[in-house]
Amino acid sequence: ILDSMRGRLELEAGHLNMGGVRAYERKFVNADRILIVACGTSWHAGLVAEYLLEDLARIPVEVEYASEFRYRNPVITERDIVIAISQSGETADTLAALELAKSRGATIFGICNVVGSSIARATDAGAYTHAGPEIGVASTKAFTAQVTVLTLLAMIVGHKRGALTDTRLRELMVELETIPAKVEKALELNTEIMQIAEIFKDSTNFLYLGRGYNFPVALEGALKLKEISYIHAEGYPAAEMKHGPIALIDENMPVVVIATKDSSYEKVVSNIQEVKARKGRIIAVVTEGDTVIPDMAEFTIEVPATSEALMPLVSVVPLQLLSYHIAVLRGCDVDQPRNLAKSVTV
Ligand code: F1P
Repeated sequence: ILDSMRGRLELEAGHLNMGGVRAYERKFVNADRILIVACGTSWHAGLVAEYLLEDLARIPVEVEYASEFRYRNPVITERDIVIAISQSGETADTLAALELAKSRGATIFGICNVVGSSIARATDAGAYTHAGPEIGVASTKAFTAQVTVLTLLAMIVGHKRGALTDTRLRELMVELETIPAKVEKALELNTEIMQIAEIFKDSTNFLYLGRGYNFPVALEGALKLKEISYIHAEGYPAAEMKHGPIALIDENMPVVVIATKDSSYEKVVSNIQEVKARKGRIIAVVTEGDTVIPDMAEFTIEVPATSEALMPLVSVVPLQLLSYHIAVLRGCDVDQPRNLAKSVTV
């Protein structure tokens, strides 16, 4: 993860010079909206991009499951840009979705890991994540690399569209350069997370909650647990909890809440209170130095502070570690989970 991010940052730092973006800069600046198509973890990276592109570039964004989008009759114009995200670059649904959008005049931008892959070849322009081969089936470093590329993209386009000032752009660049060290710090939580995994390894259900930028992170945490440990897990926007999942909460339900300090922090604290009132077992991912949530949660995992737009790069790491340790303790093969394929080509 760290090498891929450092590579990415070194490559892009100085001039924010993403070849594929530069060539299509006008299209991005004039775009009416951006549609993102992807599957699985790549779809979650797309959801993070929705927050980034709306926040930093003020472009309307829609994030679509490629597997649904390809069978719809979507309204697409020549002023739309479609971003196809895929680690393998071979996912059949993502390829079909981008081909449908292309046939209706959209410009297609690809974010793939595998150079020369089918999706990369079918796009008009793009950026490679250069994250190296994913050894396991479940995407982990690919997510980090995709979100890094999408962050840089939102910054470049936001700056060009006048939505991001020179000063803010520079601040974000400086902060992005601190992310590899923060990820490294999050990885040091390994032993602590292994102990938490030991306690919850026999649970049959998990709930993951997050708001704002941490909502897609909650979805990704739940997906990783499902994929490699075969435990049923649901990711939910924390505020949606009261519209259904709250009925599931009792003293047997582990609830992982991503509750870092950001603009929705106070609201997440009240969601934690709601879970606690129903005796849910709270595992909270918080910002270092938080003094409120540790008094409420059964377990607290502290990650380094960073601005909310960059937090998914850091807050996803303890969730990946938690899934990993639970899967290992349950005797699951984390690299080759049952029923999953690295590239879903049919
Ligand atoms: C998409 C994906 C992965 C998942 C698994 C199956 O792949 O859903 O996110 O972990 O490997 O495929 P891709 O389009 O990003 O290659």
